[in-house]
Amino acid sequence: MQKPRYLVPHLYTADPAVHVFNGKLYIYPSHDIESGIPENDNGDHFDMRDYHVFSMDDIDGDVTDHGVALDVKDIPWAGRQLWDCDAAYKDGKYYLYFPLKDKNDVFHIGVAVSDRPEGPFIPESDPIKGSYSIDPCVFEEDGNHYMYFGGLWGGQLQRYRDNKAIECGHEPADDEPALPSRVVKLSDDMLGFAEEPRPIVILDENGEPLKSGDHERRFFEASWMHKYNGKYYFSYSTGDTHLLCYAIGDNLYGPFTYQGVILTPVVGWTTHHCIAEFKGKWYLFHHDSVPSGGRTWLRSLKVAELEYNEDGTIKTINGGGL
Ligand code: FUB
Repeated sequence: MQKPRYLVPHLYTADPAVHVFNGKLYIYPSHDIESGIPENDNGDHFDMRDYHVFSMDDIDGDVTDHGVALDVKDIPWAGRQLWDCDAAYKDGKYYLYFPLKDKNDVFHIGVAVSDRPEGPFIPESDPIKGSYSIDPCVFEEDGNHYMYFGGLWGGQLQRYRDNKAIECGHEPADDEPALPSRVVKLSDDMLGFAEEPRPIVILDENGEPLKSGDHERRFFEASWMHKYNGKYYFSYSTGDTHLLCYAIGDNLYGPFTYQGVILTPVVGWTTHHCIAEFKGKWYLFHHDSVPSGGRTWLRSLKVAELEYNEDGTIKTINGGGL
């Protein structure tokens, strides 16, 4: 691959999750639309209503749009806002995990099932029991699947402590530990949680948990997990400082030690990504708002090659924003 490229010129797409199924690369993004809702810190302007799935035989080749894979009107518990999704495969079935507000405007994570990676996906009648907040990412190891999830502000993670809703959602004080992303093992049937979600602790260079006021490094949203040379790489967005960062650990439950920046800010408020290996090379999939002229709610998917240094750290990519 010569230089970063936009993948889907005919639709606004964001928040990529990418997996290799049957030798092809499948992309599961959000589908951004212009709904006319004014921009605010609650993210109401991200008013997405369906998902399309895309596939590629080759990283430089054509991108196939498989059409609508899941529509909000077919989800029985739906309120509004289909945000960042992810997909997984087990025993001949494909599972699409998606965050959606229920009829009381509370985010939960739902699951829909298909016989094919591109869908269409049939949603379960209720959200996953015990699920909350946004941005599910599913990581498979040894036939077990683990979901990383959570997001601040409009993603509602600040409304929970120890997996319970609290009366008045707020972020901790600046000198307190940052609110963590969560990880949970999925049940054998892939339709539920097999345990209580656990916090993902990110440590600084002194082995101390990152603080809530450390906006350049603390977790905000957009969890992703990948494994490289036997180590677990937890990557995420810092939200209001617009960075994609990563932390490395020896266990998929953590703790992870902060390492640095994968992608500097892009054009647009949100930054979101996934990392995948395809045909022997590593790639960063992400989005920016350049093609829409900087409209933060109309984003476009991109891919760039990701390179590691000898010591396993990641070479920072320039997002071209700010
Ligand atoms: O697309 C809506 C939200 O914006 C996602 O869930 C976040 O990660 C951010 O990209």
